[in-house]
Amino acid sequence: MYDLCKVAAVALTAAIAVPAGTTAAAAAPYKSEYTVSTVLPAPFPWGIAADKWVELVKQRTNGRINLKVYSNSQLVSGDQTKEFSAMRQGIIDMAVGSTINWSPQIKELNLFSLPFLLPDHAAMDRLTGGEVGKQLFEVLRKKGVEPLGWAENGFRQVTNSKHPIKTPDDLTGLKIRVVGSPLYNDIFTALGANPTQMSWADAKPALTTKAVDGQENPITVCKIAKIDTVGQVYMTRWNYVNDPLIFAVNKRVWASFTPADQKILREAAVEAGKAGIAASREGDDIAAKELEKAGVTITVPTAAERAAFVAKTRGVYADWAKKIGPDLVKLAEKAVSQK
Ligand code: X2X
Repeated sequence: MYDLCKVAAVALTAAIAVPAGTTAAAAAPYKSEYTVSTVLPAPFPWGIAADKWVELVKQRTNGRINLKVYSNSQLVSGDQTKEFSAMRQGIIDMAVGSTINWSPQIKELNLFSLPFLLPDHAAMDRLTGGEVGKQLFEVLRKKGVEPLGWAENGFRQVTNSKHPIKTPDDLTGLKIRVVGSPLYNDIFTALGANPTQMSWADAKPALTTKAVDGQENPITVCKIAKIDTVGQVYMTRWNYVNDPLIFAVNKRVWASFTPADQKILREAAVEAGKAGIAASREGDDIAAKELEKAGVTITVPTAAERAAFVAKTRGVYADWAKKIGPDLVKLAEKAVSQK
């Protein structure tokens, strides 16, 4: 009797471990397609990362696992700040999402939007690749999704249709479209501008009709979205925040995969993320040159000019450091300052 039970248990374990799509009848059935939400499609670096993930997973599972990218936040009716909740609830299966868009639900993700925290890409990598990244992934896990890896939208720059921005005074009264986190409202208010929060879907029409004077986004995004054609001819390359992207999967969907398939999904995300990060970082300088050719004036603040922006936003930084969690912010500051 005992032996029979043991045999049955072994057989059951074996059946569960067999990936779906094979002959094992007892394996959990996989969906024929998994939805992946993004905001920006290829050729934006964001879409490049998502597409690469889809391709690698398909290849490595011999077509057993099919991911399909739905860009422009279409799975959340264009409201990118609802993406995380939709994934957590299982309305969407997976996402390659911006920490900015998820930060209304996860306050810790505002970390990357602390003004002027990050001096360069190396500092960014020390955060995502170190203890800070680990802690943030733990927070996401507790909130009902499994995070797999990082990609990058890029360092964000400010553009406008009126005049070059060299000092905080140049921002006075400018109507600037900002993204979903209230932290951006606070930053631009502190700088004397008039920020207005809207989705990406609404941003370009607002720029076209001149309902707003400016916006802020990475250079590759500005170039690919052709912001010069809607009058955004002044850019300040101030690298005031970076915008990392996270590959993540709804918890129940994640649990439905065999360990072997989870490994494939995770490794593919890490690899696809690297491709996306390279596209963003290498793309920035190229995009800057192309924008200049198209007539955009790009201002790079000197150290002293940058310091004036930093000084104006210190209060916002201190305020939000409390909301994000002082220990996490301290850990990040330490990692940033380590060379
Ligand atoms: O809305 C934006 O500006 C964008 C596309 O960069 C994000 O989704 C954060």
